This record gives sequence, C-alpha cells and structure tokens, in this order.
Amino acid sequence: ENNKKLSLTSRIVIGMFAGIIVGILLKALFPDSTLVEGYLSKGLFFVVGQIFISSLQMLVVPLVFVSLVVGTCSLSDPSKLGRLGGKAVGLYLITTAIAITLAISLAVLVQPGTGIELDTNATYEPKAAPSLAQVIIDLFPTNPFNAFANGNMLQIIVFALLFGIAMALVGKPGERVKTLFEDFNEIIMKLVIILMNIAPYGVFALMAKLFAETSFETIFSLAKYFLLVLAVLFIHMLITYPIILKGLAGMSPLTFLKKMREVQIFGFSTASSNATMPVTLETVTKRLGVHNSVGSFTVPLGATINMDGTAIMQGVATVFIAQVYLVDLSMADYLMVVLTATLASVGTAGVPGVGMIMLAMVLGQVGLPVEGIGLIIGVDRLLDMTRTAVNVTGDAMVSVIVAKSEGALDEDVFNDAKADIDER
Ligand code: DAS
Repeated sequence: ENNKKLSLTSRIVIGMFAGIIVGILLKALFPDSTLVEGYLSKGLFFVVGQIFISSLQMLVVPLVFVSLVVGTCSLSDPSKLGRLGGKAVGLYLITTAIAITLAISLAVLVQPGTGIELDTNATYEPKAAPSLAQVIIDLFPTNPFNAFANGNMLQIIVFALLFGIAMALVGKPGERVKTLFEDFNEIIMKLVIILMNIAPYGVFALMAKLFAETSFETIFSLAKYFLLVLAVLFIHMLITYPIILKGLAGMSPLTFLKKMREVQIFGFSTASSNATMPVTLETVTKRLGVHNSVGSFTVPLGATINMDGTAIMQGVATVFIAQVYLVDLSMADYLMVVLTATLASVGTAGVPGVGMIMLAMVLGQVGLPVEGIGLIIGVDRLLDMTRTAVNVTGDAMVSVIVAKSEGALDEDVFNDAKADIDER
C-alpha cells in the first residue's frame, strides 16, 4: 500500500536535509537581512529548535535515574558492577586515547597550521575547568535533589548506583520499589518515542538556523584545519569503531551504524551528548539488544566521560595552534596532550561547546597560548555537532561490547534489521 506513512527515521533525515537547503538558500538570497534574521533564524527556527532540545533534556534526569536504579538492582550480584564499570571505563579511555593519537599523528603529517598568518586579535577567555581531584570529590552528591535539579550526571549516576544496590539487598521493599521503577522506566521510554515525533521539525529548525547564520568564508580560511578534523572523525567512526566492534564483540558494524542513524542525527543537530542520551539509551537497549542492566549504566557514563570526537578535535587543534604560533612540540608534549585530553573528557558533561573549554586546559598543559582558541572558535559549531555524533556512537559501541562480554546482549534483537525506531 503506497500510502505507508514515512518512517520516523526518513522524516528526520528529510528534516535535516531540508533544513540545510533552506538555511543555505536564506543565506544566499537574503544575506544580512534583519527581517529573515528577526523572524526566522532568531525567531521561528530558534524557538522550534530550542523546544526540540528542551523536550529531550527534560527526560534525561528521570530516565537516567530510573533506568540506572532498575538496571543496578537487577544485576545478579552487585560485585558484577565493579567488573562492568571497569570494562566500560577502560574501553572509554582506550578508545579516546586511540582517537587523539590518530588525530595528532595526522595533524603532524598534514601540517594544517603552517603558513597561516596570525590574526593577532585572536582572544579567548578560558573558563575554569575542574581539576581531577575536584571531579572525584564531586562524584558524591551532598544533596541528591540538588544533583537532579542541576542535572549533575556523575552525581546522579553515583546516587542511582548506591540506591540500586541498597534496593537489591533489602528484600521485599526493594522488590516493590523495583516493580514501580520498572513501570516508570517503560513510561519514560514511551515518552521518548512520542517526543521523537517533534524531531523532524526540531532538526529542520536547528539546521536551517545554523546554515542561515554560518559564514562560509571563515570555514574557507581554516579549511585545512576544518577538513582534517572532519576526516579524522569519519575515520574514527567508519574504520576504528568497526574494527573494534568486530574484533571485540564480533558483531556487524554495518547493522550497528545503520541503527545508530537517529542517534547520530540527534547528536549532530543538538551538539549535546546529554540531550541525545534518551535516544541513545532507547536505541542501545531496544534496538541493539543491550540488556538494561548494562546499558542503563554504560550510556549515561559514556555521555559524560567518553568523548572520542572531542579528543580528536583537541588533538588536531593543539597541533594546529602550535604550528600557527611556531611552537615545536616534543614527543613528551604530545603524550601530555593525549593524557590531558583523555582525562579532561572525564570531568565534563556532554553539552555544546565543552570541547573548547577542555581545549584551554590541554593547551595550558603544554604551554601553548590559550588565545589560539580564538583562531578556531569561529568554525567550531559545525565541528561540535559532528564530533558529538562520534561521541554518542562510541558510547553505544562500548555498551554493546561490554554487554556481549557480560552475556547481556540479545543478538537476535541486534541483528533484527527491521527494528526501526518507531516500530514499537
Ligand atoms: N558537545 C559535546 C558533547 O555533547 C562535545 C564537545 O563539545 O566537544 O559531547
């Protein structure tokens, strides 16, 4: 029957491309028109785009807390949690280190920063990034409701883990609350699907606004930097990840990437791993077959501590800025960059622009001028979107690998090609 409703995935993809085309047309036909800006990019597109992002963020805290409590208390024995956490954190750090090493090597090879004349007015006020000790202390919420209110992901994860362990150990009351939370979890998961119907319009609006505002001449002036970051991001997503997924879990990278499309589009359009998390969790558990006891832990953790795409930008940006400022970095400096960028990604939430904040920390570690960020911040929005899509893909991939190693991966669900996101 040819009037079959277009699948949600198709409508989201159409929304994205339609938005890009409309944005480029507006930029070309009405350059610097205050009318277009007032009523569209700062008006309609802005409003619809923000509503879309808010509708996702609204679900993050309840979904993460509830699914993680249910996931933790359904673990056969809490000692499994240590093993699970060890594998997840280990894989997250290793993939990030691989990402940034690749980025630095290619940047040293391609030399994107040589021959760039310095525009001396490049300035950047670094925001204070948390020290590692502070990050560890901050893991424990002094007031869980405060953690919920501020969406402090690591504190919510710690509290949910502790709460879930206590529930598993307390017998009857734990059973009762677990049933309640399981129902709550299903309701919120359903709410994720319902709200995804906003996505085609939300993605359209975000793309139209972005492309109506993007000045391409800035991108051309930094073309080598811009294209090199994109190239490494795609290598990591389309070569590194398939090799790791196939090698460590023996699962089909093609099926994986096909099912990750919506999540990647959400990551791309929102430039926020946190906002994308409800869709990442929904896809990982319902379409990739990862049991909730694993996914509910690895996905929120990954959204916060795992940022391979960001590390790639930081690797290229560091080499680029060193070249522009004619600073020769030693091998020890590069190792310092790898270590700092990998650890820096642990402490920061997955929200737009954190990559730049952490870059200031990385540059500081190797004595590079932080104002160099001023050179590249103009083209960072599009790169932020692309690297967020890589970040969330890495989160999902590690979730599948850890689940497989724990015998908590339903391979029939994973291999079921037809499980489209709105088939439920
Ligand atoms: N936007 C961040 C994220 O959500 C990544 C970044 O800023 O680099 O993962």
